[in-house]
Amino acid sequence: MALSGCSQATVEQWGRWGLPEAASDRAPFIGDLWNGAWIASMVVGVIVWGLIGWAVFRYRRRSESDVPRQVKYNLPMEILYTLVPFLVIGVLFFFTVQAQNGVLAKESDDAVHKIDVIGQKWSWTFNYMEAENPAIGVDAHTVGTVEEIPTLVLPLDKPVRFKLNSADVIHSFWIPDFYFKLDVIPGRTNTFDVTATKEGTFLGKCAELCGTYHAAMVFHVEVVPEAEYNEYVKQLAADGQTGALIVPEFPSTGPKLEG
Ligand SMILES: [Cu+2]
Repeated sequence: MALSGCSQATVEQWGRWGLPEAASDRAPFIGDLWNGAWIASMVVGVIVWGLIGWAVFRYRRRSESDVPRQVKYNLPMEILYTLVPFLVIGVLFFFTVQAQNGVLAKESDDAVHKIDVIGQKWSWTFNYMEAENPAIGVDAHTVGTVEEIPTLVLPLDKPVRFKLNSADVIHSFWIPDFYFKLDVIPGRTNTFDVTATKEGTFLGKCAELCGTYHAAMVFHVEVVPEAEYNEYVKQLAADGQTGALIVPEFPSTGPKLEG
């Protein structure tokens, strides 16, 4: 077990406090927050451990008869340990809001590819909304199932606007290498922009326990050059997967009656 921690990849991952290698333009916001939170916790931890050690050593029992002065309360101390946690939370809150604003910042409307995602029990539907894109000119979709894991194809270095909708229960759209996930909520559209910055294949998953086959709710992400992406969407449409699928108006989460 100890030796398995020695591989080059694992050592590099240690340097990122366990995060995978970043593959999106939004990753630095979350990565910096994650690193900063670890460093801040370490600093707080060292101070607390130091104080504990100091108190244990400094006020250790020196004789059998000497009992230290007994006190009921210490007002300055109590004010201090009421205020310090607020300070800690305040700092974390400030940087969290900053990271959130960075991650959710919008690209200009005409520069983005548009992909509408539907989470359904227990897979994903990807709608490529490219009818108005002169390079493609058509909408196309792909539907995954538990047996057939769907693939999401993304253009490299091009901003994509995701719209997330659910057909039934709350899911969460997560591509770990992008350092980002967003809830997929029935009756509500969540949206975010992201640019994939690394070519290759990644894994996506549902990050919200949504039911029996939640664990099967995975998808592949393939980041390819834009020309290849355009070809892929056109091919989907040519293969008959034309148009976009929509969420049923009244999603049914209960069992359906036969017939
Ligand atoms: Cu799910």
